[in-house]
Amino acid sequence: MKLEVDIERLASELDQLANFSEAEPPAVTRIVYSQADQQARLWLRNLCDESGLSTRVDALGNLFARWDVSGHSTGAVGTGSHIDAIPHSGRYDGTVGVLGGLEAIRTLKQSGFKPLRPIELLAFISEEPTRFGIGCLGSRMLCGSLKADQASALKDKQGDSLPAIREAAGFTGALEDVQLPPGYYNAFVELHIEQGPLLEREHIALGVVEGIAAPAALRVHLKGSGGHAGAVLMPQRRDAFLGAAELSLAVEAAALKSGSPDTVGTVGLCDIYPGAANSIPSAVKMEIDVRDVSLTHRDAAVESILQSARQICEKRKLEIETSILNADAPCKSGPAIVEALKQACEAENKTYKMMISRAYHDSLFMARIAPVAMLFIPCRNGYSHRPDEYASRQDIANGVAVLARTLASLAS
Ligand code: HGY
Ligand code: MN
Ligand code: MN
Repeated sequence: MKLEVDIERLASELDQLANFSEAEPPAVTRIVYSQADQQARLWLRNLCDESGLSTRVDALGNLFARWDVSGHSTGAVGTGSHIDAIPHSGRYDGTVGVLGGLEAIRTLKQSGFKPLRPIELLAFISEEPTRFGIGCLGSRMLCGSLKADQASALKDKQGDSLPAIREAAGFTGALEDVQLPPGYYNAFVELHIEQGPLLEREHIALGVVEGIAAPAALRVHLKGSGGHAGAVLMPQRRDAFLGAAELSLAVEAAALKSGSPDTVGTVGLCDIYPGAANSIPSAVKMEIDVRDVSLTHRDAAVESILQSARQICEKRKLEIETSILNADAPCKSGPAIVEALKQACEAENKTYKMMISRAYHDSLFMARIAPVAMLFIPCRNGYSHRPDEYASRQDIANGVAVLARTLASLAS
């Protein structure tokens, strides 16, 4: 099967998509349900309509674009990723899997391939945790691991609820209907940038992902007494930020001492109140991201962090509230999907290596309702979640060609 990926068209579409942003280029900010996100999703849906796919949007905002096969309504072969982007990030995270997935379908159509199963592109809603604190909202609901009432209880930092936000963004319908029926997908393959340095460093064209690490996110609120930065002497203070600072070092220690080189801990959010240079922090809201390929090590690190939080607050006479936003199991790729990816790499004469994804992806949840695997392409210096995130046209084209072949073999 001769495949001609139109990389010029795809590169131009990736640049167009990057313009739907609330950040100065080259940075991209596209928070879920924001104006930029809504406009991007409309633009994407038009692109899918123009490509001859039948499109629909569910009550949460997940976008489906299907290459229909008469007489086949279930057991589709799915591909896709996300287009929301964290603040001041790059233009390839997620978008390569959505626009690259569309290009793979167009390439197959162009080649005269006739699928025996529907092939469907999915642009998940809210893969990033930015707005609601928990990532993969769309895929969690599609696989049924997040129920409508749990989703409805989510609020953003302004205190607006998810139902109010999604309706204001024009998504209506019952959230109970988002969960996909059993057998909806027969397979799911996600193309994504590696978000790490290995492929580039080892000069390997593609990564076939055998599993996705186990992510967890904690929210910790510390409360002290605040006061005047000049008037309150040190022994009288209950400084919430110093508690947060000590806890941040405890997060680092929990990851380093976990006994596993794969444990990572990050404090990416730390809001100080009242946030004035001459006012002692009376409260701090922080979010802690903890992961490992092994669930046992990840859970042990979470437990160690929670214990440290209690001890630090006791010593510093701070009040503490902790909540676990999510603590998900890792997933293994489906052997048949991995095999299809490997054969497609060989058919395209591209080198590949077997890898684990340390980042989480929507495939982590799609794995609960279908066999999945991911295909990684290199990104420069392994950078991601940064404005200088970059994937070359050749690497993107390699990924799309192998994805197209894989979809074809799974849909035959
Ligand atoms: O955080 C992650 O792993 C993904 O980029 N949302
Ligand atoms: Mn990301
Ligand atoms: Mn991503």
